Amino acid sequence: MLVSPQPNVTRGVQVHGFHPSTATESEVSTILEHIYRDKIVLLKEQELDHDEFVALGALLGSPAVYYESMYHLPGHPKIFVSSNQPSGGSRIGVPKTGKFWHSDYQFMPDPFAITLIYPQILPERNRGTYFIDMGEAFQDLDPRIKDVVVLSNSWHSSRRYVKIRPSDVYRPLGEIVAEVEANTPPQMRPTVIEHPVTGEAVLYISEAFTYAIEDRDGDALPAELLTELFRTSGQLDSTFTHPSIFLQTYEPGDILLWDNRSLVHRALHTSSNEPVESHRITVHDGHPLNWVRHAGVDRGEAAVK
Ligand code: 7UC
Ligand code: FE
Repeated sequence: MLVSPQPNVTRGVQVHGFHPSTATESEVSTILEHIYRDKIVLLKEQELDHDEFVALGALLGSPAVYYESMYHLPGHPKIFVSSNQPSGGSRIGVPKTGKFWHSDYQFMPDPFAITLIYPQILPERNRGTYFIDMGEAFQDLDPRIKDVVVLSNSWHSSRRYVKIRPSDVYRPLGEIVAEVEANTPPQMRPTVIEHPVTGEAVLYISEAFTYAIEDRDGDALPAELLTELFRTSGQLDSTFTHPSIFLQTYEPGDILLWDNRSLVHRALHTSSNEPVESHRITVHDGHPLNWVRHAGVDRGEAAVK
């Protein structure tokens, strides 16, 4: 196994010669270490079938089953499918997923630790994933804003990005909205979380899922503060030229692994109707995002609930 810096991306490492079925424990822990420290790991020259892809996920954590079954690969519920491909009369997966800044499952009680993406059909152009490092985004904040956000909580919901299912046709929108709120109630977390593995302070917000911010007493903070945090971190830049945004592209045989706690991402979808399909596995690593504030920025006060 050979780990080296990525040649074309400023971030992360690439790995040649990693074979999930015969990997040693020390190779797996090296990969995990790079995911947590470098945040992006690109496995090269992979040729895995669906079961082998799930087994790769199981080496890195415990693979989750996405809560909405319309995303599942039939027969492999741990594989989430983003695809514009018709399949007979029905279709598999969901087209154009994740075209907004977010972190996977940020709106859930137990967000994923690591995301794995294995492109199956790559378009000629315009296929990749944009990323922003929200640990760096926290460090880059104006000290006065830092002081406010470390003592704040934020609210997350998937409501603006939940997709209706074919079976929802002719249902009243109000009923669907009520169902979304009941199935995925809003989650509140410290705006600055401590990464449970690296200890890094992370500005834990995304433009897609974070919708409100409040002080430690539960009193609302101005919506402009949240907008300012999105703006300075790069999440409002429609030109994708903000210096914090980096683009990860894919070649056939690539599997991308990333630290889903400290990075936010946004899919870049092809503008043409070319076929695209990508498989995803997300894993938990046994370190839930607890109600922990970053000790180093909490001025020695006891962790606040
Ligand atoms: O269809 C999608 O873009 C799925 C999105 C709302 N959730 C992905 C996730 O895991 O958080
Ligand atoms: Fe995503």
